[in-house]
Amino acid sequence: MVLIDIAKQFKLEGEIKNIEPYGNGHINTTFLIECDNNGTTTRYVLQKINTNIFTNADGLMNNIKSVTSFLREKIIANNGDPDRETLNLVPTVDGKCYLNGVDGAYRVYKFVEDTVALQIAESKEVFEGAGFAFGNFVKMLNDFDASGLFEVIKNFHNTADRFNKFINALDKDSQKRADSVRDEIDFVLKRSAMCDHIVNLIENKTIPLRVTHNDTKLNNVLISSKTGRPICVIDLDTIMPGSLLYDFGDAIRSGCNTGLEDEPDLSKVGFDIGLFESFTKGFMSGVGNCITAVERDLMSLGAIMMTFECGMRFLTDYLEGDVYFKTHYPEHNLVRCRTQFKMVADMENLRDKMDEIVRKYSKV
Ligand code: ADP
Ligand code: GN1
Ligand code: MG
Repeated sequence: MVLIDIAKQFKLEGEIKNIEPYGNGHINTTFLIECDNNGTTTRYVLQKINTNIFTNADGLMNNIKSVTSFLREKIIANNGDPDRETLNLVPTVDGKCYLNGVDGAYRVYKFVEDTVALQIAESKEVFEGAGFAFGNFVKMLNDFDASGLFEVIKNFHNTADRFNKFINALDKDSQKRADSVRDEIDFVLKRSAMCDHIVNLIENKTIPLRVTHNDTKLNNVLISSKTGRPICVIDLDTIMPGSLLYDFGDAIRSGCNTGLEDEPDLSKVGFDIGLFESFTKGFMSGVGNCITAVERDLMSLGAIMMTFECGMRFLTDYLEGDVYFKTHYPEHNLVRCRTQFKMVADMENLRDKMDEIVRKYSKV
């Protein structure tokens, strides 16, 4: 189906003028729609949902609908702006929250104007703000009833399960790539014992299962291009029951890197403890007292685990022939894996300092 015909099936204001690819996501395909509305331009984000990964679009979209409606009420109660501080779905002309088209599932969000999604933390202040946004996100969802939430991707942050999938990919070695990545494989195997750590703590209820975002990459929070303040947490596909350690950890993974996630020159990649401090300060302030002392004491482990898990997922995908993450060249997943493992090694060396920082800003 051509994009314009898809866009026309949503309740857009004005006449569609332009549709073009947008953003840097690894999963969905995102487009910007521009409409002319009596001389003013109204913009929207159109996304083709990756239904190879999100196989139940209905369950996924119901999650997003209920979470964004819930957040909307909270934002209104806090005197915030519900049209900017959470995602707003635009319905289809027949009132549905997404379009089940012949070639896939599509949704439209209102475009949050005057914001940017950063691939790299530009300043400590901006990253502290992102920390506040993600901490506050966990806090806002603290009393959200998770019983109606659909588990979009089973075992998404179950690192032990991710390890098993890695071993399967290694055993199969379908692309005959294993021999060329022995160092990376050894890096994973040496750390196999830690993979079930967080999973076990959730299972034996040492740490609570919460409603979490699960993909707290820096570019999943829109930052005001005018003030540098965080405006809106986006990319709500993976909202599911999870651990606070996942949300804190994944943000540290993506935002405390001195280089890009796919920087081929590893001398530019490293863990920035100053940025860690900024994010932690913001996160602790955002989450307030909605965190237990046990969770707090595991936050640096969460950062190491999420970074390790992500690197292992990139390596698994490389071994499997790049079937999951969007890649732009044949070694892309391997390059990404290496940046993650460099970060893991750095964090392992700085673990005590990280713990000190976490305790410094703790409110519990
Ligand atoms: P993916 O799951 O592929 O990462 P995202 O939902 O994160 O997809 O969207 C990709 C990019 O599109 C974001 O990083 C951001 O730049 C932009 N984007 C998404 N939604 C909006 C929105 N409502 N307003 C402005 N920009 C948006
Ligand atoms: C994907 O959708 P996006 O690009 O924000 C992935 C995350 C990874 C991330 C690595 C649904 O995130 O889990 O951490 O890439 N999302 C999914 O950059 O797998
Ligand atoms: Mg995203």
